[in-house]
Formats: sequence, structure tokens, C-alpha cells
Amino acid sequence: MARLMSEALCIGRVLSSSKPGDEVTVRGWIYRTRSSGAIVFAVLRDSTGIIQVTAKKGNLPDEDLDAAKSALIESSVSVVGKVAEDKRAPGGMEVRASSFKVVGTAQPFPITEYQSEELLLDNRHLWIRSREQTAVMKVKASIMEGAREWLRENRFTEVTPPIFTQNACEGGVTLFKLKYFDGEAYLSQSAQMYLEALIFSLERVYSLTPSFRAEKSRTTRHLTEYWHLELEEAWTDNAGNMEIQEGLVSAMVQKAVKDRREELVLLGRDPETLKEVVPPFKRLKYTDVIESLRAKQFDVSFGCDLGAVEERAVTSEEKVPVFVTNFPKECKAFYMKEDPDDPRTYKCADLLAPEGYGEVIGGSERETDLAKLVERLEAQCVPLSAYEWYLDLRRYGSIPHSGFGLGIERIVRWVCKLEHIRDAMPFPRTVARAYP
Ligand code: NSS
Repeated sequence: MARLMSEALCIGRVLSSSKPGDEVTVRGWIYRTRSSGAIVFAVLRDSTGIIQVTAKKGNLPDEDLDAAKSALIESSVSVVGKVAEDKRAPGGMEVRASSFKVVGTAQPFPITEYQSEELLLDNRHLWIRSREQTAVMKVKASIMEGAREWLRENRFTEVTPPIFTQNACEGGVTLFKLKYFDGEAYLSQSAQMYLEALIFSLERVYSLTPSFRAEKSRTTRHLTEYWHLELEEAWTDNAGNMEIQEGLVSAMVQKAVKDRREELVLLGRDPETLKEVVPPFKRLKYTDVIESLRAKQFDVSFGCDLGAVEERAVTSEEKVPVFVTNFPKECKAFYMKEDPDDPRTYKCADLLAPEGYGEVIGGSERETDLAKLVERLEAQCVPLSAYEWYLDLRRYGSIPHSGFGLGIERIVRWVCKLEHIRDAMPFPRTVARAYP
């Protein structure tokens, strides 16, 4: 099927390339409208921007003027007219209509200027039309594009791990359990174990999939369904793993700065502050972080995990992400490699976003010692039978390897300066809602 009305120009194109006097066709949705007597000022929006259209008696058929007068916001319209300069109009240009056709009328729009968070979430399917939400989705797309470009340049192969699984990668507490025919399965928390299996043939792999966490807590940084970029690399230790992370994260952020400057500004993020996000990132040892937190009167000691509050204290003055390395074993998952220099800790790192945003990546070198893995799994009282396939990876040509998982919406929240992570998702799933 041909594109409908393909002679139409997108609004961004009209604003950037049309000259006064050009005749153009634009189409989109009414973003704002007011009429005074014989003239209607309608601001149209499409995926590329907004532009003012004026419909004035005498310049277009009366029935078109009537249509323009009665069309409510979010009606879809197609307009033909001449471009003219108008300093007061957004973008400094307007279209003086000679034809104004309503494609789809809109009922009174349920979202008006001041609305409760709840109403906006109930009407998410309509609220995603807002300029802020549109900007976030564009930045997010560029961030994922930047990641894929960098990963291709660095010879990582994209793979497709399963979502139904019978393993708990990140512990049982946040698993979504479901009936799987006559048995049970979980929704994946992480592709990691499958990526570990795939490096034996592909060596450098990544996946971008949804991950699921039955997080009961209502926080501004937890979703129950999020997009997880996970990477696994053969023949690398935790230091090499961190170099990959800083290269990748910088590429993602710089792609957004390059391609989405306007959207970042609209969201209140100065793109200049993001230009500093280039390798290397600072590396802090967990034990030093605990010491500096204690000096700030935090009630923490070796063994305490870092929560949102502690991460905020560590990063609020930073402009660039920071690594925290060598967490105590009791804070982390069973698969990490013990650090021979300090066996109380793992060879692992969390990457914390600056300005208080906190954890965006969890990564580690992986334990290759079969006996240690079995011992840790037994200590968790999980049925070993479900992990036999994973333990096989240590039985058949095991190698040193490392990897990590990056929460896409956590990165988007930081880059777009969002108060709440749910605004990094068009249809967020949280403990409180899975509708619309
Ligand atoms: O639990 S993680 O810290 N680590 C893993 O899942 C590893 N198995 C990944 C790997 O090595 N392949 O989660 C990784 C990241 C974490 O740093 C967050 O950025 C993000 O996943 N994450 C979340 N984002 C949004 N909502 C929730 N609930 C969430 N949980 C983790």
C-alpha cells in the first residue's frame, strides 16, 4: 500500500527547509487551538515538531473554516497552505491554510493541563503523545542504537536467549512464577546463564531483552518489566569487563548527545554536561566507599549492600559514572568469582550513574571453580538439578570470562533527568499497575 498523502511534508522539514511563499501540505494532530471571529490559530504536531496553522475566512472554503473552528485538540488533520514568517509562532513560521480537512475528529481529550499522576498513568496510551514522552522515546531509541553500533564495531554477536526459564539467576525473591503446562517456569530475571553458555561458540555475545523482577517495593528506580542489555565475554577478567562497560556506556550517551540534542534540551538536560561522559570512569573500592560513608555519618559497615540512599551520597557530586568494585560476597549472587586478594569479596563492579541516579550496571568476572559454585548453590538450598546444565559449562572446557547487565531505563532516566523510571517506558509495569 502506498503511503497516504505522500506529498505531505513533515513539520520539522517545513520549519528547516521551506521558504516564505512555498505551498506545503502538512498533516498531524491539533496540539493547541483557539479562534477569534473569522480566524483560527491551530498548532499542529507530528512526530517531528509543532507548527502554527492559521485558517482565515476568505482564504479557504467556508466549510473548511467551520471544520477548523470545531475541531478539538488531538483531532487529526491535513492542511494545505502557504508558508509565511511569523515571529510569534513556534519556530518562527506558520502555514496560512487554503484547505483544512479533518481526518479523524477527537472527542474532548481526557488530559488537560494540570492532571494527577494517576490520571496520566490511567491514560498512558494517550499521554505518550505528549512532547516530553515523545522526546524520551526518541532519546531511548538513540541510546539503544548507540549500543548496537558500538557492539557491532567491537565484534559482539547479538543472541536471543529464552524468556521462560527454570533457573533463578538473581535469587528467588523477585521471581515471577508461572504454570508451564504440567510444570512450572519463571519469567527471566537475566539472560546471563544462557549468555555464559553461548560464549563457548561465539566468545563475545550480547542480548537486549525484557527482564522481569517481582519487585514489591515502590521506588523511583524499579520496574517489574525492564529492558536488559547483557553482555558476556570469553577470556576476560573483571578489569577488562569494566573497560567494555565504560566504552559502551560512553558510546550510548554520546549517540544521544549527537542525535537528540533538541529532545534533551526540551527535557531540561544540558547536553554539554553529558559530553564529559568518556572513558575512563573512576574506580572506587567498596571498602573505601563504606569508609567515606561512615565519615558522612551513615550507619554502614562491611557487609552492608549499597541502597539508593547510599548510592546517591556517593554520586551526587559526580558528573561521570563511577565503578564500585569488590563487594562482599553476602551482597551478591552465587556466580561471581572470589577475589584471591581478598576472599571475603568478589571480582565484581556496579556502575553508578552520576548526579545521584545510582546503579545502572551490575557485572563481574564469573566463578570457574565447580566445587565453589556447587557449595554456594547448596547453601541457598536450591535444587541442584535445575543448574546441572550451567555446571556443565565448568565441566567442559571452562575458561575465564566476565559479563554484565545494564538496565536501559536506568540509563534513560539519568540521561533524560527523569524523576521516576516509569517515564523511561511507554507502558510501565510496576507493582502498582500493568494497565494500560
Ligand atoms: O541484578 S543485576 O544487578 N545483575 C544481573 O541481573 C546480572 N545477572 C546481569 C549480568 O551479569 N548479565 O541487574 C542488572 C541491571 C541493574 O544494574 C539495573 O540497571 C537493572 O539491571 N535492573 C533494573 N532496572 C529496572 N527495574 C528493576 N527492577 C531492575 N533490576 C535490575
